[in-house]
Amino acid sequence: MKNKKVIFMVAIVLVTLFASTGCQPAAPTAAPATEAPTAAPVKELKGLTVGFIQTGTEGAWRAANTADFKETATARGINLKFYDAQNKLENQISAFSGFIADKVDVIILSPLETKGFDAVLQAAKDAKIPVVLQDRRLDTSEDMYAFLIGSDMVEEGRKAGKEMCKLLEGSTNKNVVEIQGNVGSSPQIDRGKGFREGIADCGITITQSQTGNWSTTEAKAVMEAWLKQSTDIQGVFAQNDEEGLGAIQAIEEAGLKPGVDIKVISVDATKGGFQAMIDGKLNVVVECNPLLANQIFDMLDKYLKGEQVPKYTPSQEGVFYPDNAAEVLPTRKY
Ligand code: GYE
Repeated sequence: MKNKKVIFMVAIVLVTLFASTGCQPAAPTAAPATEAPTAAPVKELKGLTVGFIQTGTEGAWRAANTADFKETATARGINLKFYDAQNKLENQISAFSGFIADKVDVIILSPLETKGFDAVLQAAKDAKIPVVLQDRRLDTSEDMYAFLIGSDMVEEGRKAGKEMCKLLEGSTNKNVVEIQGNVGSSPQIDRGKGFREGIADCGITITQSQTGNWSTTEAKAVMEAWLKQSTDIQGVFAQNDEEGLGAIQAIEEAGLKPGVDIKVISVDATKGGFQAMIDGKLNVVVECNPLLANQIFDMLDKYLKGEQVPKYTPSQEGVFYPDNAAEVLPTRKY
């Protein structure tokens, strides 16, 4: 009888202790091994509110990238709050702060430049809002964003460089001019780096390099000025198709044949690039895939459920040539 009393008193003390400190008695033993514990997802994609910060509307690649995210978000029940920064870094920074204030679930960013986001990235981290990079990279520590999916733009530059070496093989002079994208962006930095690696052993000299800001008009003006200085130019490396088309226009207006007198290579593989190859004015197009939305949302789903995801996943892309451009063009989505 005495033992039962002691046990009862001890039980009273234990219950009182757990109740007062909020600690609960140890949970019952885990479910039998055969039933995998069903971790409740932190957030489901469907109904998620995503703050999407786009660079702007600078060309066909960007238009396809934007359309892909808007269409895919609608199809997957994601509430996409879309912001067009009109190619101004300060607009991207302010939109970032706005989305944090709105308490969106996730922020997706295509950064105009590789630097300048540290403060807003820290604010997002403090607010526990995951940041996803699409398309372009940032110079920041990996713990400041969830993951990046985008092209390996150094490799795109390498591909362009190696193709230019082939085009100018046997040419007496090998002077090439480079029309770059917006200065400070990862495509401008990385494609330039890769192109220089690609041409390193084939005797090509880069005689001019200047930004065309992804624009046909600006690239045409740059190329016109160079041709006025000298027509001893054997090749043009344009960092996107719009710039390649601008260079082509300038070459033609100088009385020369683009693709013949001056070889032209560009990056993106938009329909405009394919048409220029069909017209015999563009020699090679290096593909850069803008259709990233499903890949990003699939990885975001895993990330939000606590699964391990790679910090960087490169897009899959190739190189295209005039010989089958007419056959491939109808299959292109952008
Ligand atoms: O090449 C260009 C766009 O970030 C890869 O941005 C993208 C680049 C693309 O303006 O057309």
